[in-house]
Formats: sequence, C-alpha cells, structure tokens
Amino acid sequence: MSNVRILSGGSLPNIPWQPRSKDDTHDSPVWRYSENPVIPRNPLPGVARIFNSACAPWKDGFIAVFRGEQTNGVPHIYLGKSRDGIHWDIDPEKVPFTDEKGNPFMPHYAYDPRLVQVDDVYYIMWCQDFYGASIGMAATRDFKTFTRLENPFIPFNRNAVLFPRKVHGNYLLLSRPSDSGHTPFGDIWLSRSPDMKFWGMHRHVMSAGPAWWEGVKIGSGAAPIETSEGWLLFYHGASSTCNGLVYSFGAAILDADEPSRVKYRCENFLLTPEEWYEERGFVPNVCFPCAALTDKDTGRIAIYYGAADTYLGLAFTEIDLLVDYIRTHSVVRDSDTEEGNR
Ligand code: BMA
Repeated sequence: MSNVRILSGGSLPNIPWQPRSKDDTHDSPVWRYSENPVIPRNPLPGVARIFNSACAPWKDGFIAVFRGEQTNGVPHIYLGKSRDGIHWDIDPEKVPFTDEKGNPFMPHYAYDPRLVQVDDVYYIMWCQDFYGASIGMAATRDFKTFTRLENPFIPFNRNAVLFPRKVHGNYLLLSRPSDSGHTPFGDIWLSRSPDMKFWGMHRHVMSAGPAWWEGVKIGSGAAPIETSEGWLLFYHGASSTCNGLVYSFGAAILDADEPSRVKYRCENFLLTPEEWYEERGFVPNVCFPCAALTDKDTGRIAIYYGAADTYLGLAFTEIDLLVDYIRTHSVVRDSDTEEGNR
C-alpha cells in the first residue's frame, strides 16, 4: 500500500500491468509496456492509424474511444472493447453521434477524444470543427446511443477533459484555448458548469514552460485523478526544435478544493519520445496521453498515449513513486499557485 491514496476510480484488479524491468535505467517513475505499440497501423478497413485515444473500465473489461485517421485523412472517433485493456476489438463504423432528438448529428471531423465517467454517465470530449477548431462533447450511458451536448466553448480550443466528479456542485472542465492551426502557444484553463450546458467562472491553471520540454504549449491529457494529495494531472508539453515540435508528457498536482491552484508541478518530463514507435511515424516525436486507468488498492496506474500520431502506447507507474517524484522535482511559479483570476 502506498502513502498517497488514489480516491477516484475504485478497485480495478484487472488493470493492465507489467512490472518495471530491472534493466530500466530511466530516472522517471513511468515505464513503457514492453509490447508497445498496442494498436498497429491499418487497424480497420479505411482507417490508417489509431493514436491519441482514451479508455475506461466497462462491465468486466474496458471500453475505448479511438482517434481513427481515415484513409482520406479525416479523423473520426471509433469505439473499441477489450477484456484486458491491451487487445482491442474495434467497431469499423464511426461512433454514431445524434442530437438530443435522436437525429444523426456527426461532427465534420473529430480527434483526440477523452472519455470520463461522472456518476452513471460517460462523457466523450474531442476536438472538432465549430467554424474553427473547438471542443465537442457527447454523453452516453450504454455506448449504443451517443447524444451530443452543447459545445462548451467558442473557437478556438482543444484538449478538453472533464473531472470525474463535481466539485462544490459544479462539473469542471480543463481546456486549452488555441488557434485553428498548429497553435504556437497554449496554457491550461479550468471552467465550471452546473449543468454541462453553461460554462463559466474560467480560471487560469498553468502556463507553458518554464522547463524547455513544455516551453511552447501544454494541454491536459488524462482526466484528473483524485488522490489524497489533490488532483493528479498528466499533461503534454511541446518543445520547439530545429526539426519541429517534440511532444513529451509530465504531471502536476492540483489543489483538491480549488484545482486552478497548482500545488506541485514536476519540472522533468515523465516520458519523452525515444522508442521507434514514438520517433517514427506520421508525425515523429510525439507522446500524447489521453487516458489513465487506476487501481486504488495497489496504487497502479496505466497511461494510454498516442505515439507519433500513428500508434497507441501504454505506460505504467505507481502512485507513491510518481507523487514522490513530482514533489521532489516540483517547481511552481506564481501563475501556477494563484487562483487564476485577474
Ligand atoms: C497537436 C494535436 C494532436 C497531435 C499533435 C502532434 O496539435 O493535433 O492531435 O498529436 O499536434 O501532431
């Protein structure tokens, strides 16, 4: 048992897991699954690549929303089921989104989905065209009907992820205001809603940098994980190089009561591209987390991340190791620790 307790998610004895190899010399407390990538190229007819995707426990196994890049280049969301969280049975049809009356209401494109359960509803959020890149959302209880909700924000915005429970009566959503292209900036923000329809009380959470691996922009990855130390947030950071952007991921811990305040922010990345499937692909040098599974009994965490905009990777950590590392290497600025309202 760890000293730091995972409070969200409950027991998950079947969490995908592989112990850290004794030969692993990384300083980071996060290690890769040795059989990565878990989804290869050309996974479905008409879909060339699956990456940046999210999953959740479902019945006696797991369910996932995948970013599938069709062979015409347009991304959409596909559903998958798995017994073990590693081998996936993927539906070849796109997720059939409808409006509230049950009429088909498909986004023009949809990418980087997150999947978060709040009470007995599963919410999917993704990036889509809303006269420019913005956030789309839908709700499902059964993974058969998927009802689109009001788009939470005007353009431009990406990387939205919901908290797994209401805080002080409000749903909380992290997002990353952006432009409609390959945004050269970006901070993480928090917004609140009493009803998943009207969003406000916006607060700045944290800015890009100062560490070089996250110097250009940052964006939330997995849904925040509630722990006895606060909300654990995995997020990606982009660094500018002579050869384009490099996407790594790191972690921060947000205040339990007022998550716009950052308690700890790890100055080191936890995972950066170095394996062939992270360095070589449609967009080289990308590690982009979108989901994490947790088991409160063992403190185990399994992180799903897109690799090189081509593959899905899996990585592991343990809550006590991770939080120790974050605390030891934490550097916070005023813009992190303040409430984020000016
Ligand atoms: C970001 C997003 C991600 C992608 C990353 C690297 O802007 O579009 O979907 O993984 O770029 O290409």
